[in-house]
Amino acid sequence: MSSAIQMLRNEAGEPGVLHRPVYRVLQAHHAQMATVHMRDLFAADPARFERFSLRVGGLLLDYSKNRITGDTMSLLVRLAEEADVAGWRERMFTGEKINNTENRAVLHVALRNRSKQPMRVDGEDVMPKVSAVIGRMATFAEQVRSGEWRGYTGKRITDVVNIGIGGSDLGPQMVCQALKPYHHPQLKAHFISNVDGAHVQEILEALNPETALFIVSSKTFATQETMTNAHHAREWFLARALATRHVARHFVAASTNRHAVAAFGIDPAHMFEFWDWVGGRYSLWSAIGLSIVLAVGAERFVELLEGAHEMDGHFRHAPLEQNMPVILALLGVWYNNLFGAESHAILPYDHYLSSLPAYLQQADMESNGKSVSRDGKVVDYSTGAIVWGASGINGQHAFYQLLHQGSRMIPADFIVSVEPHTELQAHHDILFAHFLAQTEALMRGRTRGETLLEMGSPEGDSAQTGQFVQHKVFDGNHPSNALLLQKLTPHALGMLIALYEHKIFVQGVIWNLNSYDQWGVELGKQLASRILPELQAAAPVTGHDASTSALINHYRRMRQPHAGL
Ligand code: G6Q
Repeated sequence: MSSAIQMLRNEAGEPGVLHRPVYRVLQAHHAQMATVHMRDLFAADPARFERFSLRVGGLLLDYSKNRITGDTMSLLVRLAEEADVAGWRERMFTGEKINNTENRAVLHVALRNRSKQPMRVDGEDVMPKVSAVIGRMATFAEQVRSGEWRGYTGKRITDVVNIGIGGSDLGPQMVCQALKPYHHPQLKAHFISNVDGAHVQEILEALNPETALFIVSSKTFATQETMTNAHHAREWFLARALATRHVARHFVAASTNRHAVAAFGIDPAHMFEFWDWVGGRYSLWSAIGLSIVLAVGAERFVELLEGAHEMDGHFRHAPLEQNMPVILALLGVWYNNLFGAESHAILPYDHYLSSLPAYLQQADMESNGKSVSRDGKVVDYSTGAIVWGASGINGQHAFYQLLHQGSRMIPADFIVSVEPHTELQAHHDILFAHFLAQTEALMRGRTRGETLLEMGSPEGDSAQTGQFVQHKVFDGNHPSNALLLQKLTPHALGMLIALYEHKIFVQGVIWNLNSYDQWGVELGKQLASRILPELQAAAPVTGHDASTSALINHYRRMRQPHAGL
């Protein structure tokens, strides 16, 4: 079957999760499982950990603390089969234009393809140009890191500033933070994303223009927030360096838009290119990762790519029932669609992963936060979860109360490294003990009987204990996954990120979504461009709803309270 015919067949509409034959069976199974407690499942099966855990390279996934049995997993795998996850996976890896609303291939896996195999888009092997850009990034980064690349007064670069937003910020920022122990000791990485002038101003104030290097990271080179910040940084620089010829030593770009980069005044020789088949939130592996290469060096960046490539190989070739991204995706569907869970928590027990929840929030919510299927029909089932989270250990003292005793089910991923980056082993043991304790407590809970025993009233409720005992009971049965890395190395991080990318892909297939467009961000952008000139208008604004017009007029009056508007 030609790929065009295949696409047509897919365009004709495939049912989403609720309409697949296996779904009814899953519903019946869910009705049985809804009252089963994980405590009992563990008691009945001493081999539960072995049955429901999986190792890929240095990554261990323990998914035994989920409300599942062998039957649950078999049915979920059947759901993945019926949704043709394997077929869609192959379409992605072979460069088919699975981003159908933008008519684009989705080939971020090519950016970390470390095999010698070609990967094609429109018949063209993209690997030569991918390798060429990685080579250019490596050469440039080496010049900066070695001090060979000098600023306009002859000083070496000490500060690298990435100016970008969304996918052109969150990925490199998260990776740079995660790999802090590998940073060049004399290069500091900064990230400017917010168009709130406080962000750019605060960072520029701490910089010396003679030693700062700006990377304008923007796929389109047209994003208002980024371009506003980039132009401001350029003006700030020129106010000190005075001659435009110096811009070339201090501004480089990561983009797909050569023309706009040149128009900004950046030498095209200092533009690091990528392509339309790289989605913004999947672009940290591309030229958008230049700040990572500068921070940790090309070798480490390649290790990151290799880690992702290892996960890509696992995802592409492992059977669905032993496939880590598929398992995580199916568990998410189980809770989202069958149990009605609305959110999913990401809880890293690793200081260096504290930006991971924000990164995954975009990766997941911008990909699967959709209610129209890939064939344009409004879906009648729930799709992407609300992804949220924070460093677990701090979360324990903040929001975990709701995880343990709140009225909602919130499945959670706990992520922890076995080996710390510091010598403070005692700290690490405490951290690790807390991670284990939380997952155990969420799973087991504490029964009324156990609570009474702890309260010193084995015989039953006295009047006093009776009043408070229920407050101290934990129902438990809260699902969690544990992901253990040996150590947070570039390789392990690459595996971890790719794991989540593919999890998101699988869920998108099951929900019959196009995970690679983001039309939902457009309306606000359009309205903002209409509102911006209105903020400067002479006459009061009336063209919006009463609330919006009144707020515009309030802002006009109050930002210049003496102008008499
Ligand atoms: C990601 C989105 C979005 C994008 C930003 C920045 O998938 O498309 O977050 O990355 O809007 O876009 P530019 O890189 O084009 O500036």
